Amino acid sequence: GLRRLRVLIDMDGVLADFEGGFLKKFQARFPEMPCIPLEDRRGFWVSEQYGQIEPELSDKAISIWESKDFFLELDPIPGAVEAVKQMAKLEETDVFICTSPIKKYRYCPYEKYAWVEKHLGPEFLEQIVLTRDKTVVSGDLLIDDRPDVLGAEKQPTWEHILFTACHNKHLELPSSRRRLHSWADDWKAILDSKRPL
Ligand code: DGP
Repeated sequence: GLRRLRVLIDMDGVLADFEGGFLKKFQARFPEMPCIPLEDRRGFWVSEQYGQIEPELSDKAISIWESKDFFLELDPIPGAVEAVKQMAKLEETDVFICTSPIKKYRYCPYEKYAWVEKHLGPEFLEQIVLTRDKTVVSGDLLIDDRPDVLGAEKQPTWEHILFTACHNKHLELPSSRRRLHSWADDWKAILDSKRPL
């Protein structure tokens, strides 16, 4: 084919375990405070749900991911590293890691690069797209755990595949929308469904 398939893969919640890393560090730093077990997470924004328990918990939550080494020390999501390496080796396939850094930029952008180098290898540093607006990035697929990926472009080129996460697993999607339930799910079939015949 003339056209290579371009897959955009989100980082937090899809490759790196933001939710698990957050909960572990929140409990370690604020052992006397209530927390939200992953089974009870609802909604994309962690700080909003914590703020609903007690207003002061919102800023405490934010302080966790604004700390040095938070993003660097996130564990990979099970199967993610192997899947992305395999995907990048497929014929006619380009893989980009498309991730929105937090606005507190002291550590996060650097640590995202360092995480990719550590877990995927230095060759993947060529594949990173840091953007706060994923709709302006073109691709055939965007695999992302955020239910609403919106931005300046009202008609993004990609189909959003919702990657299942603790905060979105109870959401009912319109029948037109597809999920990848985990990296053990059939991601190759989703890619093949977008390939030119
Ligand atoms: P992305 O997964 O690429 O859409 O990036 C979203 C980032 O926001 C990711 O690092 C997780 C982080 N995040 C999760 N909950 C909150 C929150 O309540 N407030 C802020 N500022 N960031 C959050």
